[in-house]
Amino acid sequence: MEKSEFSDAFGAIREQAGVHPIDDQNDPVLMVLGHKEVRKCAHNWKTFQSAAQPGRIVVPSEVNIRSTRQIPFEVDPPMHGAYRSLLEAWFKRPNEQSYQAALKTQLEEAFQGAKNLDQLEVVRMLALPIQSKALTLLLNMPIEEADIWISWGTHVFRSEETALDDGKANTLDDYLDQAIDQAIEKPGDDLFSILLALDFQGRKLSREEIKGVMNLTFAGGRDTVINAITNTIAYFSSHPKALDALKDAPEKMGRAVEELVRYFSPLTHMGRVATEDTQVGEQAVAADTRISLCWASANRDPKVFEKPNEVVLDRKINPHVGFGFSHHKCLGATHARQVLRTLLEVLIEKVEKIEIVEAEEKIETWGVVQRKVGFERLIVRLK
Ligand code: EMZ
Repeated sequence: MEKSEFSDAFGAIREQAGVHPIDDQNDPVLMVLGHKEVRKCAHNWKTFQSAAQPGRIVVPSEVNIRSTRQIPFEVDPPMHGAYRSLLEAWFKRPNEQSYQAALKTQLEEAFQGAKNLDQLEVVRMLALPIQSKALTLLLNMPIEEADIWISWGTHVFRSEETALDDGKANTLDDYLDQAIDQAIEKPGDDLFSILLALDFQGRKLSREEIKGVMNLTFAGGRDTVINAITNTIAYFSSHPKALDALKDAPEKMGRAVEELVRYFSPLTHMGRVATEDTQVGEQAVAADTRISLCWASANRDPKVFEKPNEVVLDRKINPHVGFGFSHHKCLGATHARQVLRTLLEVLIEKVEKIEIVEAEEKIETWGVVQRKVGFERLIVRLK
């Protein structure tokens, strides 16, 4: 298989059974695989809730390492909507021109630096710093702050593969407490200060709520964005002509970004907890057990996508669920899309050739299924 190829890991099971039962730390999960069923369950928040014990809807579950409820991710309607409308305007700032210009400068510098080296490892030397520096824009914090976040590695809760690491979770927790203390002492125009000053239903947000929003902001868009960046670089190393095609039609950029998100599906799935005995298709789901909405599988469903296993950069109808679906759709998506779009622009303008020297794939295991989600290591030469 080519380095840049990501196969449809769930294809056969999706077609035969539509669901895939797995165990996660003795708390079973029924993975829902079809596009239609995934969307239906995502929509049905009364039966499939997000507001379970903090960490439980994440697969692998984070209940043992995190007590902070991520907001608005682990909240159901109507409170979910109230939090979300509070945050929405801030998370749309990536649409502003000054934000985009600053992001572009960051990526140009990153690639200039990379081209000066004979070869480099993309995950840690390019994608992680790009993700963390871009996050300083989303949080409106000084770029130097990114050095701290870079030192945490590619995931804020996991060390190697999926091993959950409470030491890491504590590092993030302590950091958030300190940052809140600092913002109380010396308010600025960063997201911490903004959250402290907000009026929410006639009151201020509590420290726990602010930590909930920030915990999600740091965790949610980390390994996902890093994988998306790394995988995109791998893709264009073996499809240099595809980049040329974008060169002549910059208006196709938006479609290309959506297609890359569909194809890579950087977040494999997200869980929900059943509030009552119910079923998905023919499968019984007992109250207080989990299902997961498998975005990665839904995004390859041939009932919805023509040539689902091909990257069709100008795919016109693309109802992918790479950023989730329904009310819980990713709040960071505007930022993530802008990062990818800028990455494409900079690749077109600055990079003539990407040569893979060495690649070690990052494989997730879900029961009997092995899914490639990205790379542990990707050593390239850029020209
Ligand atoms: C959670 C999740 C959110 C979780 C949209 O995704 O991403 C995972 O990577 C984190 O570990 O805590 O934020």
